[in-house]
Amino acid sequence: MAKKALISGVTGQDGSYLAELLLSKGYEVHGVIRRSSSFNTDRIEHLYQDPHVHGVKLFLHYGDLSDGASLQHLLHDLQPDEIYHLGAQSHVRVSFDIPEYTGDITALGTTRLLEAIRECCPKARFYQASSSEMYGLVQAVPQREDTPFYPRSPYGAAKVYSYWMTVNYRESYGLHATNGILFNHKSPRRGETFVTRKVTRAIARIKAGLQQDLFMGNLEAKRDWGYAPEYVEAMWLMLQQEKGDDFVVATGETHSVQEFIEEAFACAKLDWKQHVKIDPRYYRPAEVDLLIGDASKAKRLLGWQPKTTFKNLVRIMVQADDDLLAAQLSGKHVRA
Ligand code: NAP
Ligand code: G4F
Repeated sequence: MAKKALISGVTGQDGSYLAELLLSKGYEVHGVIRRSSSFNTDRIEHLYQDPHVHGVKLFLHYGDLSDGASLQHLLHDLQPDEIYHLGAQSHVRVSFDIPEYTGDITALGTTRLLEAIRECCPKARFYQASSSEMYGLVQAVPQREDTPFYPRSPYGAAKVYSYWMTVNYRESYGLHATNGILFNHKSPRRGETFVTRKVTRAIARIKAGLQQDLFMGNLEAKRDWGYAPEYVEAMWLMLQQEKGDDFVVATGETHSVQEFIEEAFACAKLDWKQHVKIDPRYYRPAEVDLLIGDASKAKRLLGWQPKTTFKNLVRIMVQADDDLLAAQLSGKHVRA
């Protein structure tokens, strides 16, 4: 019988790649989607509309991380083998504007899900989307599984809470519960307001004459950026381990926002200095200056390592936004 997986956050960047991966492995995949007044299933439409592509259907269920009862009902009815908890208010800058909401969804949402698992399907394996943002004001370089956390935003603090709840449910109730501490990862499906996608989308629009300036915040921050489809493979590998554990997933390389901009504009043969302007509104009350991860535990125990180089990743994203805009302008908008 096919294994059954449930994904919270299935409509997001990672959720969509993970759904693809699990379907390709023969899983029956269930996703939680929230009610929205406009379509929020763009990234998974290609999977949902043609259930025969991978032989097994993708099922979508309305639910919300703020609504514990919806999660309880779902788990009670589905009895999934694996649960990938990717749903979150995931934007760091926005978390300063809506800290209470971020805590409700990104922190307490995890407890609601863990409680539902404990109650309805304690044998299910649980993946928590932990984040390198938990390291914040970093206490060691590079950051590893044993590096102390020092979150610098309501989002980071909410993720630290969820991290510890995951460890606690593992230790207190014996759940197979795992934290994947993922460093930044991106792709053509990255949300448009995160820095990398904001830049590559703007480059396509500048080239097409639709925009002249790109307003940015802090260009000095450094991030360890990997390729999202490779990172969802690490999630799956974690849940195939005998026991729950905690793993860093990263490339081990760091680049500043400015380096990303330089590389991306160079790909498009544009001079970034003519287009990029600084707007202090994009600065954060507190910044995470440097992230660089050490994924040697993941390599050793999961056999996972990154494949796509920084330069290639920039090129993939610049090209994808170029193609997307061309399709939009010609009236043939297709998701990457
Ligand atoms: P994303 O694209 O922002 O997706 C977030 C998902 O959560 C979306 O499907 C969103 O639904 C859903 N969601 C938001 N609020 C919800 C609610 N109240 N109830 C149910 N679902 C809700 O994020 P991502 O980049 O794929 O990241 C996936 C997870 O990994 C997140 O938890 C993020 O915090 C974490 N993470 C990401 C990175 C990274 O670099 N990408 C690194 C470390 C950790 P809508 O589509 O309806 O908005
Ligand atoms: O792309 P960002 O918004 O991502 P950030 O804050 O690193 O968070 C992402 O990665 C985390 C993993 O470490 C995830 F947990 C989280 O869910 C999310 O996916 O910003 C990256 C850097 C920051 O230092 C920011 O200050 O880019 C800087 N930046 C400069 N100008 C900007 C901008 N960020 C955004 N979003 N927009 C700007 O105009």
